[in-house]
Amino acid sequence: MFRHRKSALLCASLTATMLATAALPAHAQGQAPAATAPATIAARSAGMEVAQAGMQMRVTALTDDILRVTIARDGTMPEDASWAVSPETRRQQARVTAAADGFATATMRVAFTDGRLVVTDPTGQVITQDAPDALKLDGPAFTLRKAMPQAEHYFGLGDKTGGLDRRGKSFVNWNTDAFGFSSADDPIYKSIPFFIGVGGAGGSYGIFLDNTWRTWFDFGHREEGVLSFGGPDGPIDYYIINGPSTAEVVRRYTDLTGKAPLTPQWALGYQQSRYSYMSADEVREVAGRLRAERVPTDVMWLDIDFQDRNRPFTVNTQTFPDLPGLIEDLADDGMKTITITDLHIAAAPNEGYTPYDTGAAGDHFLKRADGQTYVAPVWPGPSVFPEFTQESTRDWWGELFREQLDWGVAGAWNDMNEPAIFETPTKTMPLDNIHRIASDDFAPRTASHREMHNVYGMENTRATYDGLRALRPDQRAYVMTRASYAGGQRYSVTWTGDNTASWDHLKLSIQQIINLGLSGFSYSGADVSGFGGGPSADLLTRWFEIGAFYPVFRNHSAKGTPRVEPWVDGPEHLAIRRRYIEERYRLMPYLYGLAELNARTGDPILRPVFYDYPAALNAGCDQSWTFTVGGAMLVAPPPRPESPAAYDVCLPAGGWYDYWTGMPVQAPEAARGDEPILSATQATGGTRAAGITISETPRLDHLPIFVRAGTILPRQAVVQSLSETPEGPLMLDVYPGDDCRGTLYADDGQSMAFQQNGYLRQELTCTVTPEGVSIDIGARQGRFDPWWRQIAVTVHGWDGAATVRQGRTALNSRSDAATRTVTFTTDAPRRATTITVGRD
Ligand code: NBV
Repeated sequence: MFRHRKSALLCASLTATMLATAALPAHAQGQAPAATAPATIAARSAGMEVAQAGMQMRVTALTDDILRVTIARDGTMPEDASWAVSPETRRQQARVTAAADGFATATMRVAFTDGRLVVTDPTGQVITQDAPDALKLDGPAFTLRKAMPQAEHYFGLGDKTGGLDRRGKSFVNWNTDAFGFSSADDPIYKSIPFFIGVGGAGGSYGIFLDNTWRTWFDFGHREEGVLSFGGPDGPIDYYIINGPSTAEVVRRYTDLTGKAPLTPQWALGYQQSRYSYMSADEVREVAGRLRAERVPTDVMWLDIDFQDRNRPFTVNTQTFPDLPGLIEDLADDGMKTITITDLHIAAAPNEGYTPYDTGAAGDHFLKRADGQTYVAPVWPGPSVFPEFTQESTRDWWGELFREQLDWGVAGAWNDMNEPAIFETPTKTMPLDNIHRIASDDFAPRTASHREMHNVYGMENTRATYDGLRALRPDQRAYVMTRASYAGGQRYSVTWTGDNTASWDHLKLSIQQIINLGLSGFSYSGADVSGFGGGPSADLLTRWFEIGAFYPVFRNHSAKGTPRVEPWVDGPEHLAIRRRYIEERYRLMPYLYGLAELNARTGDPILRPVFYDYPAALNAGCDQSWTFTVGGAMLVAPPPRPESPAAYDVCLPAGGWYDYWTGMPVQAPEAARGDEPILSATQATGGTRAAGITISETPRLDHLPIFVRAGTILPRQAVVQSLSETPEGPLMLDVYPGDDCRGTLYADDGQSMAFQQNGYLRQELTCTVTPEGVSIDIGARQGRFDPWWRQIAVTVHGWDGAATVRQGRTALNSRSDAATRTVTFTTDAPRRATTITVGRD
């Protein structure tokens, strides 16, 4: 166990004279260091070691842009092990140039100056620096303090509530079953001790504190101008991640903690759930109605009541007499089935309950402090809890899914894994419960629940994910979790837990999903409708509209609440809801391309506007509920969705088109002065110096969406399930403007063949020329043959007649003055080709 020997307050004030020597002073155990104690800085490979008054700090550049900072206590550096960062990643070392006060990488200067760690860019702009009294130790507890510039804003920390920007607020990391949480409650389900500072002089940067204890972050709440974070115990081990763009920080954070694997494509479809559909008949009825009402749907979820007495890995054969048959029938109808499997195993010895029997035989259950197996009440009644921090236990757990997979279950849902425990005010297990660690490169040891609590849910999903992958190695695994830790995106998607049917929660969900995306969890959603309560018809309709752009789009609601399937409020509401679900399916080629991009780079699917348009951060316009899907589509829900009052939408510089009409957005009269994006007489290229602000009047059937000028958006015909082949051609909507681009990506949607060249990628660009527009389609990469044979192109913002040529061939085209488009169809090109659209 991680032990701390001294409890005396140790305040290492790092305001010392710096001495550049190779020697480290003898370690001063437990002594309060003199405020002016000299510091020694010794060069190490890829970094430096600083010693000052008993404080010993090591700074290592893993790459040019990622620093790891570890601080020793009582002369001992923290164990070099992590649940979040793989050994290979931690072992990286960048080439650095030593200096008297520190070192430099290709992109950062790292210095220990006047007792502070200061990280600057090569021009001397501060990326991040310590505040005075940078480190405080109080027994096992520690506090790290950083300067907090006025201009900086803070994002990340997973799905914590409290607004998009973390500035001025304080947060605690403690995975908590937060049923009915409000938009200000903290902590809730997940602990992702990672934030991004945006807007400072040196650009965006991230800090990830790799400590699983009950850590905390304070963004100037306790002390103006000081950003502090710390924990009650555990390693002082954190990473500083350079940008300078926010996107680079997120990409590097996911280099560090892992990328989310490419999702099966069906998981991007609409998903229908309820706590619970109580019988197979009810599932069939709902699925049948979804098809009858022509609501495209890809997944049905089974919540705990499909099980026998809530016991994981069982089935209630009274109500689900033939689960394999049900799954097969749903599959025939183009729907996958996902089942819930909570981690609590019923403590049911001698009842022939295999999970308990094999778990007990293998000694896989957690112990109390007195060494007895820990038994506590959850859904199955008295339950036991697997030792997910042991590899052998994870292997045992993974194997338990064999039967479900044989039945055709498509994915797993791990709930209650904070872990939630009933009948106790703490809502979780005793903190002195004993976990055994036998995993990764940790030294085998025991650890208290205090230490393992925050990582327990993630290791649960790791066991599930690895199990599914091992059992079905040729298929992608799909797991959804409620609790997790940094790096959990490697194993599961997530949702925001038990939200409530309120306008407040609908808005909150956007901010939660944005911050999750910035924290590595690119795939997340909130229960569409709100889990608790019961939405008004208008709220539910709005929720469908916005949910249609969540990375995980699942309708789910609690027992005892009104039903919230798409049809519940009558045909008019259903028509609107269906239209938005259909739109998601139309956009599937774009969405799936974003999923693939995310798997490679870590770029989130749903993003804050400033991710792609940094100036938006200070646009002087409230963008806390505006988001983009992949940067090119900007979705601007009403900030007061319950109110009919008009609101402003700020569109970043560069020009935009209205997604629904396809028309270029014109600046309002007063702000005009720039040219239209593309006109018949003069193609300007569409560069606009500044963004524009337009006014939107909320209408229930309308969610304002805009497309960046300079986008090629791939779309397809609506299908009822992603297992269907879309009819007709692939559609490419070309919105001319600067830096005009798009990507076509396709693969079989579910197997791992994409890793062996079984994919198709084609890069698309367009250029506004004096004659019109020229569209370049790159050669096919990969050897997957996609479903489309033709592509149908629509160029927006076009006035007048057009001549379209592909090489020497003239293509038939149609211009439409009303929609300002020109459209044409061509055979899907395999080789690189250029299509020119010119004026007659
Ligand atoms: O498994 C039942 C529910 C589930 O529907 C919900 O999504 C989870 O967040 N679960 C919590 C347990 C009980 C909730 C009252």
